[in-house]
Amino acid sequence: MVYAMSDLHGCYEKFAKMLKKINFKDSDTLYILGDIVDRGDGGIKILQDIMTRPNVIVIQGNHDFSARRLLKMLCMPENEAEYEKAREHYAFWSIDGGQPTYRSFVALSFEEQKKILSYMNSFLIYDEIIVNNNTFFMSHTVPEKNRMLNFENLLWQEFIAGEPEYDKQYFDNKYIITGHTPTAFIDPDCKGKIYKKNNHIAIDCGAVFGNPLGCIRLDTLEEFYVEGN
Ligand SMILES: [Mn+2]
Repeated sequence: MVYAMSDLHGCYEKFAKMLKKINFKDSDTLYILGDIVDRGDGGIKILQDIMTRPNVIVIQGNHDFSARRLLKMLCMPENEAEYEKAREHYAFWSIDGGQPTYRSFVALSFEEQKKILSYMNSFLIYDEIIVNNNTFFMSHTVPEKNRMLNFENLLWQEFIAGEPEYDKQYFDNKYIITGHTPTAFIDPDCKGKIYKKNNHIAIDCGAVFGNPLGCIRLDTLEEFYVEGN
């Protein structure tokens, strides 16, 4: 079976509960569509767990990108200027949920820090797979339809900070799975639930904001939810 979830944002307990709920096995594959770290305090713990699992594939979110860049600049700067620049950015990152990530990262050994940064550097920008005759394009987010249909000219940044048009169907023959935008912001009726409409599947249910963590099984389009911390 192939599963997708997104925007764990440090919710380690919900993540662990979900793996139990779906009975996640070595023969299964899990896609995590970004924003593993920040806001909640278990982001580094989730990374340490999934980096030992070859059947977990991560697609980068904007928080993962900023965190990796700043942690590297702060904890292993190339020079004094880079460190000073990182100190300035840290103020913004820390308001945007970076503090718990920074705190648990600096508590690790230098070797473990290097392992985590190198793992985060392996995250994909997007992926496209076929499961049970359905095609799924997956990324943290996507740009508006006109940009997306002009695929060759897209910038990688558009897959971590783009603003999807969930009211428009982009493709007739494939689903687009995204995180990044809590589903309550797409449609208030979808609060805490996966949004499926116009060949969009939006899976960020806002777990870190007290909503359930959602997960979708691509083989059957079945949805799973866990509540808790
Ligand atoms: Mn995001």
